[in-house]
Amino acid sequence: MSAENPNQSMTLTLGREDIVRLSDRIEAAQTGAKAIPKLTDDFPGMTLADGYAVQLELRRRWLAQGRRQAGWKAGLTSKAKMDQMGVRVPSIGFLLADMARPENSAVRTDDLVHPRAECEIAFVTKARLAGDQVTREDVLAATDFVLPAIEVIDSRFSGFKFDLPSVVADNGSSARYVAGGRARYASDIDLSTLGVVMEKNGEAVTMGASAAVMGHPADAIALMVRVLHELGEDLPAGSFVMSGAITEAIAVKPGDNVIARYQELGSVSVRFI
Ligand code: 0L1
Ligand code: MG
Repeated sequence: MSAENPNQSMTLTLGREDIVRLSDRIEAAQTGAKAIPKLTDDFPGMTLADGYAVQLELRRRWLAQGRRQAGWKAGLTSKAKMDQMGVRVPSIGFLLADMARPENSAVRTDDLVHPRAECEIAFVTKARLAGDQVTREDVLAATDFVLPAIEVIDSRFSGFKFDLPSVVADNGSSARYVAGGRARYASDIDLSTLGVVMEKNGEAVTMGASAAVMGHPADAIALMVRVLHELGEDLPAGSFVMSGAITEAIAVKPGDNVIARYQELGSVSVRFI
């Protein structure tokens, strides 16, 4: 992570009281599905480390309430989103088991602010990954299988307008995720060249190839593990991990049907009500 941009610094500047206050704001926005201004409007000096401190405080609260963590997600992994935010390393967010929705199920939108759907490749791990030297090969060796997924992101910030510390505090816009299709061993397919087409209501609305995710989705996971290392965390065996969007995120509303058709991995669908 670059320290040239002060907002990307891994130096904590906020005190405990402000972290709690900002976590309250994000928690209220997430649970009430209410858009709020980005956090840096009030805390312009907020750093990336501050954003993660808020995210981890949120995670602590949810887990204390008995919710279970399923894994992590890498976000901002496409070149376009990285250029837009001026970053070279993915942002990460945690995934709770109760954010998952079954394949082809109806996802409610009344408890979301302004949901968008994007196509991702998910990894399920069979060995722990940790440290700041993790490589693509390490990730592939620790992968049990991969499968296609749709992530439903939902920035809690008005107009989807945010900066890096704010979006990290908002858990990388995590909201829901749907995995399905055909699980495959990573060694059986070329993960860097998988095409995907996303259809909404029967029309192709966006498409891409998995190389859009930092050249290879496993590279995004490797970088994610290095971010976890900086946060004093690791990636346990049995984690469900989403590697980042292959396509742009498409706005969805009640009545929309979305299907993502992947080469080699089958398709995943979801309906919005
Ligand atoms: O999963 C993602 O790439 C989303 C990261 C957060 C930015 C956004 O909400 O677009
Ligand atoms: Mg995503």
